[in-house]
Amino acid sequence: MTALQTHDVPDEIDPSEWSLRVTGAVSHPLHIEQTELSQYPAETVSEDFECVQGWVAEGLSWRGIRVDSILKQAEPTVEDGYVLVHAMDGDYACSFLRDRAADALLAVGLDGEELPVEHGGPARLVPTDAESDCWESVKWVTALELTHSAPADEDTAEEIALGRLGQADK
Ligand SMILES: Nc1nc2c(c(=O)[nH]1)N[C@H]1C(S)=C(S)[C@@H](COP(=O)(O)O)O[C@H]1N2
Ligand SMILES: [Mo]
Repeated sequence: MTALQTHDVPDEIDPSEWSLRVTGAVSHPLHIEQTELSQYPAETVSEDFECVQGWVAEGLSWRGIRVDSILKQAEPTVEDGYVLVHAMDGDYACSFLRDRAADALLAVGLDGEELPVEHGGPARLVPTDAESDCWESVKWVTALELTHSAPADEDTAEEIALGRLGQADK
C-alpha cells in the first residue's frame, strides 16, 4: 500500500463552508478564510503515514503552513498549554501539547496537488514528529483552540478512531 486509503467523506463536510478559527487563550482570535492562506509561508514535508488498522502510505509529500506561524499571529496568552484541533466532522477533535502542534503542518496540498476533500481538504493537520498516531492527522481542520490544561472529554479523536477498529477498514 503506497497511497492513503480513501474513506467516505461525512455529509457535514462542505469545503465551500471552510474557514479556520484560532480561539481560546489568545490575545487576537483569528478567522482565516481559504483565500487568505496564501499569505502564510508554505513548506513541504515528506512522510510515511501508518494507520493503527495496519496499513501504510509511503512517501507522502505534504505542502502546508507551519502551525507555529498561525499561532504566533494569534498571540497565545499562555506559555505552554495545549491546542485542541477541531474538525468539521462533528465532535472529532484532537489535543496536542502546544509545542507539538506548533511544529505540525497545516497541510493544504498533497503530492503536488491541492489537498483533496477525501483526504481532509481544504486543510489537514500533519504532525511532523515520527511518533504521531493516525488519528492525530486531523482531516478538515476548522479550529485551533488554545487551552491552559489538557482537554479531556473534548479530546475525542483516539476514541473515535479506535472505536472503528474491527469495523470498517479505516
Ligand atoms: N476529521 C477527521 N480526521 C481524521 C479521521 C476522522 O475520522 N475525522 N480519522 C483519522 C484516521 S484514524 C486515519 S487512519 C486517517 C485516514 O486518512 P485518509 O482518509 O486520508 O486515508 O485520518 C485521520 N483523521
Ligand atoms: Mo487510523
